[in-house]
Amino acid sequence: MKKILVINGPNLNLLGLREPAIYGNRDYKALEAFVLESGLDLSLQVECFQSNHEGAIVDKIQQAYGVFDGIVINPAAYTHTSVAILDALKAVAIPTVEVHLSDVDSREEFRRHSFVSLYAKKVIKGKGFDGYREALEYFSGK
Ligand code: CA2
Repeated sequence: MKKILVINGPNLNLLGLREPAIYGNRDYKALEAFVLESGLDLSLQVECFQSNHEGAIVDKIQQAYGVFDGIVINPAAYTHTSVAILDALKAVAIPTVEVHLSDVDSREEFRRHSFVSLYAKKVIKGKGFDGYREALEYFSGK
């Protein structure tokens, strides 16, 4: 069974608290439950990780080397700023799908650029929780 690491970046632990028009009204616990359920459904072994700290995300990506077959990542604000996360993904060379709950292209200009997209095999934007399922499907082949 393929092992997939699902990483969520800063402030996503506060999902559901504010900005429901952009991010929906379900909370982070519901997102984890949705992701784990999708993994079961797609016969994937899924682990979820969330951090508000860039270095902790870099550490987790490094530790994924030789352990995980794929990474699904929503780097949140670090999408637009982090060369460190891009470099970590390149270093471990694990196939990666980037996910955003919102349609980052139709928001502020600064959200249009993603460092992680320079490495990701696929980028899914604006599909809410379903985007995570689509990312997992990429690895399951379903
Ligand atoms: O659309 C996405 O998934 C984002 O990655 C979410 C990030 C944002 O910085 C990216 O540009 C797009 C922000 C996540 C913050 O989540 C919140 C949670 C509760 C209340 C407000 C924001």
